[in-house]
Amino acid sequence: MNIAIVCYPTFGGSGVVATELGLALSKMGHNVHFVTYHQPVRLDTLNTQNIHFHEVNIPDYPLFKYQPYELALSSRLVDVVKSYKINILHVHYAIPHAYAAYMAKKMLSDEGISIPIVTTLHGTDITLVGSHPFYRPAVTFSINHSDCVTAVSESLKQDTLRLFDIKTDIKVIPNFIDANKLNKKDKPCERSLLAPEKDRIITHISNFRPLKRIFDVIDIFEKISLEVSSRLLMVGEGPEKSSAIAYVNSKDLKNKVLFLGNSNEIDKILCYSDVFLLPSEMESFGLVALEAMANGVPVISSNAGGLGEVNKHDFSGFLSDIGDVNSMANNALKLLLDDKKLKQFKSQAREQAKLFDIDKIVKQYESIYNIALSK
Ligand code: GMT
Repeated sequence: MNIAIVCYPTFGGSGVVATELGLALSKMGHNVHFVTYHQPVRLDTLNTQNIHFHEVNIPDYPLFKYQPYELALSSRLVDVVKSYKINILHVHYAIPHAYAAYMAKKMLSDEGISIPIVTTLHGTDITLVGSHPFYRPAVTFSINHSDCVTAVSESLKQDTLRLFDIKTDIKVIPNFIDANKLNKKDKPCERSLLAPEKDRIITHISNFRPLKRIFDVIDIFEKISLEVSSRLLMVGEGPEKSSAIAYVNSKDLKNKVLFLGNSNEIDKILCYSDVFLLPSEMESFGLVALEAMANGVPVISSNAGGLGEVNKHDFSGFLSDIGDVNSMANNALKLLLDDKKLKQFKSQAREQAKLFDIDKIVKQYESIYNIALSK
């Protein structure tokens, strides 16, 4: 199949899922064309025959306060579909990708070309941004006019049905990890580079947006560090990073917390880690929690959204109510103060992650493509 994938090319989970899916599809022999404004950050192999990248350019024009990205994207999609005989358009994140795909479909249909659209909903496109009254009509329309719609968790599917007037069936296809890639790691972890051997390493990775509850992460760590000699690694960039640094300094935790910025090597960071913190306010799935578990890191999380579908309470980690930092710190300490239990949870986290292995999930996307093609 010739598949065009539209996604955000940034460090966000939806872009990572789209990129990893494209790479997996290409290994199965499909031709994959990424169409976006920048080469996706996790796409480091453009050297294979069947992976292609098509940049969406938006010329600057002084009349525009906002550059019309949807217009440029839909025009680029028309061009890519025609030039590369694309069979299926798979758009990740409804806004504005599903809308642009619909416009491209209509333009192509005027030329007698039929192209099915598969839309994958990721989370904030529904729960935060998409359900805003300014966007809701356009998002509802784009979902209802997709040939097939998928959501990354049951929780997100239910949120979508609650927040929008949806007439299309939504299939849940969970996010995934490539366990093979992790097994192929050649070098052992050089944990001593980041912290003394006696210290436990606690990690948080996110885009530092308010819904990630970064200050909870720091409060939980403060409680942990009173009981156990430990370090906190904060990975990522985002709007609350500078206030988080100020908060850390105000608590006199400066020497125990490291802010590492965005990283393309999160597997390396996770392999140093003992516990992963994700106290989010909202999380449709929590791909980063799955990545932590796949690296053998138990997850201490909130029970927001789809987190309970990924992190199994008292097995791969623990879940607590949103904002209950005492419970999250106590759960982390149960593991950090007990070597045997920590070891057991590390292995259970790996076991739980295997349920989301890429081989199982890619096949589900392939069958969705076949359903969309047969419509
Ligand atoms: O977490 C974010 O804020 C980024 C966002 C994105 O669009 O990349 O993540 C969403 O999609 C991920 C991949 O499906 C999910 O794992 C995240 O849980 C989801 N984020 C939220 O629902 C807040």
